[in-house]
Amino acid sequence: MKMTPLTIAAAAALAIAGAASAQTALKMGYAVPKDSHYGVGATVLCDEIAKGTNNRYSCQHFPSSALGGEREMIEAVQLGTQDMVTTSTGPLGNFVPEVKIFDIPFLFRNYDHARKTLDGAIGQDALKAMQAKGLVGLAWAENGFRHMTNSKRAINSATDANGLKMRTMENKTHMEGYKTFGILPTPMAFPELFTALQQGTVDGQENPIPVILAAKFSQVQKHLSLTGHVYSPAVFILSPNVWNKLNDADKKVFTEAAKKGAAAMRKRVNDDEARGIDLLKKDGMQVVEKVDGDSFRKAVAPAYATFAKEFGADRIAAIQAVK
Ligand code: EAX
Repeated sequence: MKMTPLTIAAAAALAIAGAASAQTALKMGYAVPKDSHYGVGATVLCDEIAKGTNNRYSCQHFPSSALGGEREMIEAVQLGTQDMVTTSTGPLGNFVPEVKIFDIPFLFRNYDHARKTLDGAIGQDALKAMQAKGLVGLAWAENGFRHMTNSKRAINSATDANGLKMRTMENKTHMEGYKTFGILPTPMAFPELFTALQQGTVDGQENPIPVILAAKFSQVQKHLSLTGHVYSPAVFILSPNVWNKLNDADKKVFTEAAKKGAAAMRKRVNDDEARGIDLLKKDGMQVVEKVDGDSFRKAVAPAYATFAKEFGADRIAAIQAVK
């Protein structure tokens, strides 16, 4: 065929279109700002994906709940209208019941225990269970141990928490557990929380230090108590729409990238915990560092019978036994 200017232009246009379609920008959403443990984790994950696929895949970040609350983002990833989410397990148990067990208060002794459990067989089985629910769990990452803040009083023991109206995640396991502390749990999506605290719709909330910092809750909450009453995992989830198009090599790139993202996120949690308390004090928060943890543990102990019925005493014991 003789190349006329028109066919040359058409060929050039096709080449450009071809190159463009070979590059996919994945929509990645999360609840808190980009300068947070979520942003750090998502950035490392996405950079590693770009590197490992020679930029065939990259990410467009949607921090600060720009795509909605965590429940909505998980739904969108399931539907394929959003490609990826970095989320807490807050609403995840409503989609994948297998992850609910991790939300039991005082189940994990410390960070090491939680990380080992999630990276071990128990955590990996729960990741796999997501597949059957139309979600591809790439790796467990981390939100952190949750602590209580409120505008009413210092919480030294469970007695002080009694009667406080506290926003919780949309998470039945948390709500059941927190009721035993005498708290009035009020489930609410994260994007509504700052305003609810500002307007006094609720007295308090509970979140890990990295979230309290990133969401600037010191502006609307006077008291912080290092209750560490529950560990809050995070997880990188990919839409099956994307996953099913990947070849085996790319799948490996995504999975390995997620592990690196998780490591970066956990490191940022460590750093935020180490420097965060002083920052929050400077911002005017009154911090109770030595909380009577036993008073909370004693309060929640009877609820473990309910948890055992729902999740199996053996499964709870297996997690407790991880060393
Ligand atoms: O995932 O909803 C919550 O309190 C979460 O901890 C927060 O959005 C980070």
